[in-house]
Amino acid sequence: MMSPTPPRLRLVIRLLIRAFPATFALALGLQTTAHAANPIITDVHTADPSALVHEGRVYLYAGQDEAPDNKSDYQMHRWLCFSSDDMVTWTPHGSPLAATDFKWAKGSAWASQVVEHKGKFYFFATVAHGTIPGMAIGVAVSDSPTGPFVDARGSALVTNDMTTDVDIWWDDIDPTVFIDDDGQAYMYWGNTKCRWAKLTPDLLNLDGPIHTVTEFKRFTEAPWLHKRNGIYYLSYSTDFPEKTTYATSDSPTGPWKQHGILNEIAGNCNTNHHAIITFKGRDYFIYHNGAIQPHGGSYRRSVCIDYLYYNPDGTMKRVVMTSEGVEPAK
Ligand code: FUB
Repeated sequence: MMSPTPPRLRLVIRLLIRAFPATFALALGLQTTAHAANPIITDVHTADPSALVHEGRVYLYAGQDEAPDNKSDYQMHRWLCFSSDDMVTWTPHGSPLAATDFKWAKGSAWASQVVEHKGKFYFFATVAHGTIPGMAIGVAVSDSPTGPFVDARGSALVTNDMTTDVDIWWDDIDPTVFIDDDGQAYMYWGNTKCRWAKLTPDLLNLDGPIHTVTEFKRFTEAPWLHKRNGIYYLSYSTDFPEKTTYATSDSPTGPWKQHGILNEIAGNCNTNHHAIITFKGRDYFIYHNGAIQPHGGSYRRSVCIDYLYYNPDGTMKRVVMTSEGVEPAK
């Protein structure tokens, strides 16, 4: 039998919960964050969103920004997962994966994307490699969209020494994976140069050479590939501070026709990582900004959601970033 908690300890626990409610709720995986406003999550800092739709729910994945102040560099150790059936009420599922769950990695939970494939969920993630200098891309797998995810390969899928024409340590980052209707999977990623490669049917290996998109002159990072009505859209961050721009093609491998700005510089933040999904008949643009005050900024970011609209010719209208956010999806 458990011995009863002494009254003084109970009081201390109650005071701690009152002082740090979000921390306790997050640790217990209990809290439901309901915000019809942007940013959608205000009790932790969340960055580099990706999202997938599965059985009537949206699963949102984001790296947790933990920098002690906004002068530091990124401090990101793990990813967080939230889900919603209306895009407004978000249920936290805690952390399904940490950077060091990849035993070959030394940390840095940078941008990721989770995709569903043949009943499993594949978590493509940017991390710092432990022995090969620079960032790398790993893939972890789970039977559930909320994890836990485990390293699916035991080694990196992409390492910095595979793309030596860009001489920086952070050019192999930000994977986006798209599986076409014929089952062929493609991964785009990169910083400075936009790369792509086919993936093998199990999604665990590159299937062929690494290509470079040569049409993009001002590619910074954060590509996102999606398809709508037969048109392929490759959106990405351009310049610095970043805006989001996009290109279209009738093939997932290009050639790409460049279009204009899709999203302006996000408030109080020099990056502009985004995801695009369709849910319950509406299109959404999911991104981050540095809006939470007094502590928000480029290293303490927060996920936001606004509507995305297409023109009749398939081009996308510029996103209107709002503080109100979106209405509950019906
Ligand atoms: O969060 C770290 C890096 O910042 C991401 O990998 C980039 O997309 C940018 O948002």
